[in-house]
Amino acid sequence: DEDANSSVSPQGCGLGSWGNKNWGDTGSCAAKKKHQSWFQSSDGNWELAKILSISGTESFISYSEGEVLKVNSDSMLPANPEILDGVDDLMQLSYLNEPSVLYNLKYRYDRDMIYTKAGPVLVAINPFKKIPLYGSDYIEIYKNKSKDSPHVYAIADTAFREMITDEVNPSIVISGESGAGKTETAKIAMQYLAALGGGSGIEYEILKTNPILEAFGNAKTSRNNNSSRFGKLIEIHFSETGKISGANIQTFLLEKSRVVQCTEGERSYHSFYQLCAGAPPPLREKLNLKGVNEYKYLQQSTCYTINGVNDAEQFHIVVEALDAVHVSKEDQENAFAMLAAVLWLGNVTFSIVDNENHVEPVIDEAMLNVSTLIGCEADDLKIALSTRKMKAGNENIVQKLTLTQAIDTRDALAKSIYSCLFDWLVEQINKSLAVGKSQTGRSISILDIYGFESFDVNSFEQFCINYANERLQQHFNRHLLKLEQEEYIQDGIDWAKVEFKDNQDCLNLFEKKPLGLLTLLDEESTFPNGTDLTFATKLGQNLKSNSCFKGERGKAFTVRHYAGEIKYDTSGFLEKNRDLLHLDSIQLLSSCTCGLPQAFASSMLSSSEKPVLGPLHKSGGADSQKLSVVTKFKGQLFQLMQRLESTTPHFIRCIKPNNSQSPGIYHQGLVLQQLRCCGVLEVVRISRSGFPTRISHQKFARRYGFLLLHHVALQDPLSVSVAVLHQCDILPEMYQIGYTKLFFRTGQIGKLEDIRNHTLNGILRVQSCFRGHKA
Ligand code: AOV
Ligand code: MG
Repeated sequence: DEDANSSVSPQGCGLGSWGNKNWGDTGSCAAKKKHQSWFQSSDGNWELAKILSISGTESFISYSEGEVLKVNSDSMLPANPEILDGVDDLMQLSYLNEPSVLYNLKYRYDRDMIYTKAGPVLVAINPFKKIPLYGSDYIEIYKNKSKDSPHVYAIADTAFREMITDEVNPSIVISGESGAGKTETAKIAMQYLAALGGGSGIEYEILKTNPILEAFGNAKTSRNNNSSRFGKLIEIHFSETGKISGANIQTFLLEKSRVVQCTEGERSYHSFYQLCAGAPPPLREKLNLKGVNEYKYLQQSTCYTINGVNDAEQFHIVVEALDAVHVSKEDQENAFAMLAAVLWLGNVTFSIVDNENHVEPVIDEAMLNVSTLIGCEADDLKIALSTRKMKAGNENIVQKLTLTQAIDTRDALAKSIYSCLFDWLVEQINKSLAVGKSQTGRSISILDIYGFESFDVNSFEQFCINYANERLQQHFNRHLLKLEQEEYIQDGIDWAKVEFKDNQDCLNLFEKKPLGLLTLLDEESTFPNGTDLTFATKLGQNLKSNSCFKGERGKAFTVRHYAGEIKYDTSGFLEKNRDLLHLDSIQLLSSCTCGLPQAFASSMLSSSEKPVLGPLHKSGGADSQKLSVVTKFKGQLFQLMQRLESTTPHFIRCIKPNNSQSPGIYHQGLVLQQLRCCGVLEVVRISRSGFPTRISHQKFARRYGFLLLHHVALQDPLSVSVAVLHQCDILPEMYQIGYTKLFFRTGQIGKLEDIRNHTLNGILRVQSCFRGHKA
């Protein structure tokens, strides 16, 4: 009962107090006088106030230092009694309205209790400072169950025990917007599992994958100084005895464009700055390294350092981590050479060589360094950067490039080298962590992707990232809001449906064929005359009737995402979606004497997506079609969802309390917006009025049937179950009987188990007594 805890509420006032509807609309609520309630002040924040009097639709309230105010009664919401301040599960609140939830989270946040349960979901509010809640002492506490306050450790612990006892594969799915704390949370969960399942030493390697992937896949953005620019699913495998036996990491769509393009105030990947700051002198010399501010790719933003981060130190941490996952010193050096090559590529310049504006790279330090670093002739590099081989009919012709084409070719090569390097590193890590032969098939997966992003200018990358978040939100909705309620309805129990914001419409906007964002983007990407502008126009024409879509003037369009409206700028969409690397560049890499470029080239050639030679070449008969970036990404996301569906999910919702990455600042509006969009409050409502324990009639009868004093043989499971419930005094409001299952409120099965254990112990005592006599 929602009001079970309330000493305040007369009947009806607290029920489902979501909006303002249930407060002040009937005379019965007048009893609220003198009690604390919430009112929204002029700045939009909720404040606690005392109601002095209510007349009709108006109330007089006193708040802060005795100030008296006349407000509309409809704008007031009931507050919880003080005794409920800071409860560790939102389910315990008598009034589950937005201000009460905000207040409860803030109450805890102010006391460094950043974790709160919202029914089955763990809410984690980013503290933006070190808090003493982690480390081996805390791990012990949660392992021994001597504490049960909400924590990532508790979630990881539940997942682990569930894996062992129920023989299932749990997953920990972490979501939240950019900078909310997903990656930190994932690491905290890994830390706990490593401690619980450690012993073989492989747990150490698993933890060391974090600094490597963060160095190569994270960067400073305007939202987060350590923003993940890729998605990651790590699957940690366990032996029968619960020891870690290995792990596997799958990554999703790395943001390549950052390698060659960087907004003011942001940085490129950490790895570049770490290398330049931390490489020891012999390596510096070998790679001809300069300071970060001498590289054009990095110069695009004047931001070279991050407050509180020492890139040189980080470099050594990464090297140590590479050692731990058995990347040989030689391979490490090759990897660093690739980083240096990318940096030097950015410094390659071009000069016009004929009167048709064709260009050639200037043979200078940059060019020579690139060719040395990747191991090719400077001449071959020059040709690859200034010409393109094409087929016209049966003839091979060589086309010279203009400046824009040459720069695109250079940047495409730099992006490919970097993303191949990233994939190669993941491959090395996976080899090192590979699960041995004695696989049990038991694993715990942790998902940490890039969070929902909204910048001043949102491009193709945000489009993909936000699409992925839409998919993930759908998974969350499905498990916590949809399936949960469907089960009640299917089994025919009394259930007042809780409405929630479904994001299916938005997903349809992306995925629908033939007229969805993804197909239209692919279509335009293959049209030789397609441009970013024609793409935007086409979207406007075809999707204007979709409620999640809004056309904009020029090269823009707006999507109404579950987490808010985002306006996208289509500049660069088509090119980034095609993501072409010309065969000339791949051939160049495969001719290199260094091992890595060769490996990159062969992985590009052997992967199912063969390169095409660009739209120009198509008329001449391209050999095969490369999958577009969004199509490939969509496929990956579908696979990911399938994998997650085969696990038992545990959800963690990270919340960002302010936009300045500062400790101690809690912006009500910002927190509320995040709580609203992800449906956390609805989850609490469902859980609170729900029946979290379900058990089939058969299973129930088998487990508890023996408790019956008047055992009637051959009774059907349902009758046995009902008889057990009566005999054990389980109150009628504590369970419901469905067609196939019994549904219980929290705590009821515990009660039954106690009775069962008690009875079993009694039987055992009698038996041993009996044996004693016999002896
Ligand atoms: P994200 O993964 O959710 O963003 P992070 O996990 O990188 O966010 O967190 C951002 C920053 O918040 C971290 O670098 C820490 O400084 C701080 N932080 C987060 N959680 C904690 C914690 N439990 N204790 C202390 N500090 C914390 V993105 O990757 O941008 O979506 O793409
Ligand atoms: Mg992250």
